[in-house]
Amino acid sequence: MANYLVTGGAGFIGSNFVHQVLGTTGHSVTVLDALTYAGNRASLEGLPVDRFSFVQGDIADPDVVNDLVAAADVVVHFAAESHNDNSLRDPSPFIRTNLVGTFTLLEAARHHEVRYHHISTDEVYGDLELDDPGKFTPETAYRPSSPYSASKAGSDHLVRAWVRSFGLEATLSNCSNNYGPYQHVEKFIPRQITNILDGGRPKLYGAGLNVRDWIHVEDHNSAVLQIIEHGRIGETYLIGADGERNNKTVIEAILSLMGQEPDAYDHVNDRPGHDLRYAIDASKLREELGWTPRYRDFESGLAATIQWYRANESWWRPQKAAVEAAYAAQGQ
Ligand code: NAD
Ligand code: TDX
Repeated sequence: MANYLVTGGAGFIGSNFVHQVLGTTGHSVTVLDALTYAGNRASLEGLPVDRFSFVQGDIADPDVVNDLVAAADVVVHFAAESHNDNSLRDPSPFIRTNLVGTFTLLEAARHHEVRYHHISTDEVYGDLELDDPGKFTPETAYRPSSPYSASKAGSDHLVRAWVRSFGLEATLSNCSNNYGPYQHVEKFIPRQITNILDGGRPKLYGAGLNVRDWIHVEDHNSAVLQIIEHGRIGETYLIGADGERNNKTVIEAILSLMGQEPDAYDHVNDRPGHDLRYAIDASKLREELGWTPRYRDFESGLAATIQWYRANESWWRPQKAAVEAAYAAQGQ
């Protein structure tokens, strides 16, 4: 049984990964997380104490990282500054965490010869036109648009350089937009659900024709586990579940599922540089590793997510007012 070091394990996707690893395998997990505004210890409740430990620390701090990586069999790197809108307000933490933090982990993994898996995003490929029949593949050229996606693109390049130059045993995955429980209320779907629960209205950027390729967080993580266990070293796997929808359609679906009129939302200022469309071709992952998603019906996954936010107000309430105040300052 292996010892996994999971960075960013108190965040949305990382915490789901920790629950999945401990629930479906006999591996042990150590989480390294700085508990920034996005990290929440409450997302890691109910885990087996004999196989789980938590360290609060910064991935850009070599002293913290070195000892933890030396004790691990696998590093799974989720930690990041993850929100595009924040990167437009202040890019600096994105450079430190996403670039310097990744560099610090790579150096430790190189020195201690530890297997490394890198979590990244489809946003590194920029965007597609709405009428483009194509999707992103592992061969698509990098063309990031925002400080967030540029910092993730840079971190991907570092990983590939460490594989080629130093023989690091690494794999990479680039996933599309995740949804599900425990997602921070700054993100699109939880923001709209909690606005409605608060008696307010959803907020759509611009005309809302931008398309995102939605995947349930459980499906993202089942793919990550497959790649760690069976993926080829040095390879990049794209993770997606053919879930393309435009933002307007998603807001209308949330409103209907919550018993509201489907047009009861506000148009607000668009995001500067707003990517038009993301779409993932996951055929390499499906054909080479035999992965398939479990959540095939977006509307029922969305209904379950709405139910989770209804039932877990104590988890999201402390963040809501500050998030809305920051959006209001941008006319969003
Ligand atoms: P999140 O913002 O919910 O969580 C990020 C976690 O990283 C938090 O717990 C935070 O405390 C921690 N963290 C931040 N800076 C740190 C630092 N310097 N040191 C240690 N910990 C730090 O993010 P998420 O949505 O769960 O995303 C996780 C990863 O998945 C990111 O790498 C992101 O780029 C990638 N990704 C996200 C999506 C998505 O739809 N959310 C899609 C594809 C890829
Ligand atoms: O209130 C809103 N209204 C709105 O119309 C918000 C918060 C967002 N939007 C739009 C912008 C995007 O087109 O919804 C779409 C989704 O927005 P986000 O949830 O901010 O996600 P996105 O920018 O697409 O990035 C996400 O997917 C890729 C994650 O946040 C990233 O971490 C991941 O890399």
